[in-house]
Amino acid sequence: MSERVYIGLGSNLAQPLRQLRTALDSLAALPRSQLARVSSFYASDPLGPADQPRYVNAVAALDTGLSPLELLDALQAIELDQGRVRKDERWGPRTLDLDILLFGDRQLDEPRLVVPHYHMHARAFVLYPLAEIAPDLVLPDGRALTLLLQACPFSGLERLAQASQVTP
Ligand code: PH2
Ligand code: MG
Ligand code: MG
Repeated sequence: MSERVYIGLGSNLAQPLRQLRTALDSLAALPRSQLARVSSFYASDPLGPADQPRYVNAVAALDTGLSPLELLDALQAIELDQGRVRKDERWGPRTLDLDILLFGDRQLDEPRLVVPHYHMHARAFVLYPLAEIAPDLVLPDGRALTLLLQACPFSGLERLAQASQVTP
C-alpha cells in the first residue's frame, strides 16, 4: 500500500538552493517511493535565533510504501549525507532539514516522530508551499488547509523564480 506523504525541506547553509535540489534527487530515489509533486522554492527570514542566514524552504509530495519510521530513518540519512550536524541550539542553522509534515491521514505521537509536524499549522514557509501542491488538503483533524492559510499571513515569504526541479 502506498500513502501520500508531505515533506518540508529547509536549508540556510552551504548553498541552500543546491541543498534542496540534491535532497529532491535523493527523495526521488527512495525505495518503494515516487516523488509526486514539488512546490516552488521560498526564501524567508529565520524563525528563532535571528543571527543566522535566511532560509530556503519547499514542500514535496511523496507516495511511499515505507512505514513512517522507515521514512524517518531514510530522511535522517539524507540529512547526514548532506553534512547535517546536530547541535544543541534549538532552531539553529542547518545545511538540510527534512520534516515529515503529514503521513496520509495518520496522527502519530511517538518518541521519534510526531505527525502532523508540531508547528506546521502556523508557519507560512510550510503552509504556502504546501498549498501550492495540495490546495484542497484537509488535515487529519478535519481542518482545511485554506482555513489555516487565512490565519497565516504570506508576509515575509519570498517566492523564488528558480525552478525547484531540473527538467530533463
Ligand atoms: N527551520 C527551523 C528554524 N527556523 N526559519 C525558516 N524561515 N525556515 C525554516 O525552515 C526554519 C526556520 C528549524 O527547523
Ligand atoms: Mg524543521
Ligand atoms: Mg527537522
